Amino acid sequence: MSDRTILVTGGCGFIGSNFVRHLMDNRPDVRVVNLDKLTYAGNPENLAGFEGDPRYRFVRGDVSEPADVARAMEGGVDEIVNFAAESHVDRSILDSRLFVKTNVVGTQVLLEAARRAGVSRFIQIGTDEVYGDLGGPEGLFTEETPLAPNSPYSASKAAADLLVRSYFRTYGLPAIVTRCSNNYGPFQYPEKLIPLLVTNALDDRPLPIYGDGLNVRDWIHVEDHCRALETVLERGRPGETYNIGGSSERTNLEVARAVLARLEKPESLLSFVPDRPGHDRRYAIDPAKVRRELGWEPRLDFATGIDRTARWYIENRRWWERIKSGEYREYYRLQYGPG
Ligand code: NAD
Ligand code: TDX
Repeated sequence: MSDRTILVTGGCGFIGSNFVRHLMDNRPDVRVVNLDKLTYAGNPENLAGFEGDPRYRFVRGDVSEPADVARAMEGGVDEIVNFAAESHVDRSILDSRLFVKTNVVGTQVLLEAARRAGVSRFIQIGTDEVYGDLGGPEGLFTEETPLAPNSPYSASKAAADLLVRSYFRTYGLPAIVTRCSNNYGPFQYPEKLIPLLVTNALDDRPLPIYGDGLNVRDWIHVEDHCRALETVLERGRPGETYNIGGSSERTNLEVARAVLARLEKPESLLSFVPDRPGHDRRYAIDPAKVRRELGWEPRLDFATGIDRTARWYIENRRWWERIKSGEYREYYRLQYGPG
């Protein structure tokens, strides 16, 4: 990379903020524009250290509003990495409207802006959930696995991927889709499984386990995901899809027991609760293509990753206590005005 400006959308969320930090810390030749709506999941505190840095600009705005995207692209943008999304499956089951607006319309608005600006790369951050459910213990998702999303969230992400595909084919936009497995690590909003388990356990509160707890997810530490994305940005081939995964399958019950063991809390905190509707049984990624073509390898095994993540939540109690107490909404209103 040399002297380029990257528009990162959703940079105040979990993976986006880790990615912005990764670029700011490792790429002195890169400038970052962060376009984020600051929904309940977006927290400018995640990047507080970069405010005032001439290489960093924050724009509050909505990816589904062309005027907001135009504002973020003022001054020129060379590449776009689109993290902005409504990202929680359970919320999409309660109300999917915003998922279509942000994840589908937002991607279309960004693609259109990217095409008009002639950006040199458009990276769409997708998810393994678009492939649907592997069911039993056999098989892995490859890039050729047919799309078969089962939740409104994953359906909206699949629709976005297909729009990206069409912009490559129809307009020649140099776009790439990445599809990653379940991430965990610092700054993850405590509605998602691992931070929910860790923060509840730290407060001696029950750990909600959906159904029988035997659903399987394939975990990757967010740092490994960010390194993979940097590689895709540098060397990925336009028009391609890259699956990214840590090859670290665990049942939810195994994850919960690992968290309890790390925090020295009793298994009596496990609490089986009604299952998620439509709950996919198993996801698992075959990352052979990104390993082979781009030379990426994950570095953090699950035990190390959980240890570090638990430590981060122990050391950053104020961060998650404010989220759990609902204080953030007020904070945004005071800091950035209504909207
Ligand atoms: P997150 O919910 O933590 O963050 C989403 C961010 O997007 C927030 O900062 C939010 O304010 C922002 N945002 C939401 N709507 C917006 C809009 N309309 N305009 C501008 N900004 C908006 O999500 P995450 O877990 O960091 O996920 C980031 C991306 O990675 C998503 O596209 C998600 O689908 C994908 N992904 C996540 C995982 C995972 O395990 N978390 C795995 C694979 C893929
Ligand atoms: O309280 C819970 N109890 C529980 O058993 C929660 C929140 C989850 N679960 C289960 C459901 C899943 O089997 O844990 C597993 C993981 O759940 P989530 O953290 O909600 O993740 P998942 O539904 O797998 O989706 C995640 O990975 C793919 C991200 O939220 C998505 O944004 C990403 O695309």
